[in-house]
Amino acid sequence: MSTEEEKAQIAGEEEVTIFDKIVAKEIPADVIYEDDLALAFRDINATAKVHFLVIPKDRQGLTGISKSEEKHKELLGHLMITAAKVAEQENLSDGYRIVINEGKFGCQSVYHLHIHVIGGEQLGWPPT
Ligand code: D5M
Repeated sequence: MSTEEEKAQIAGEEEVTIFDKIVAKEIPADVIYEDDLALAFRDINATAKVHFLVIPKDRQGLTGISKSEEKHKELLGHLMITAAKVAEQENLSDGYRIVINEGKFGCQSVYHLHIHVIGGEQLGWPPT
């Protein structure tokens, strides 16, 4: 099994991403929140006691945050609010971290915008 760094070296844009397949329920995921625009599910490679992803169901061209434009304002706002709402649902009242990895150097391995929400324990800073 390759590391996230290794995956990021070869990852790129895809017509249909693994997250599209999760949205379509073609592959299973541990879904913890769903509404018309967003889906939240537990990360398969959790880096902390609680680690989930918030994704747009329809990525609307947002392969990553670098593709964001004015037209995405509402969707991006909704995803951030959803991240906070699901963090509360997950009892992360002592704090948590939100991360968006971008591109190869940012260690992005899935080109379907996603927000990592990480918590449930004391996190270190700075991240490595
Ligand atoms: O993060 C992509 C993240 O997506 C990484 O932490 C693993 C996670 N992942 C990949 N496939 C799945 C499935 N099938 N279920 C749940 N989580 C998954 P990045 O920021 O692109 O490096």
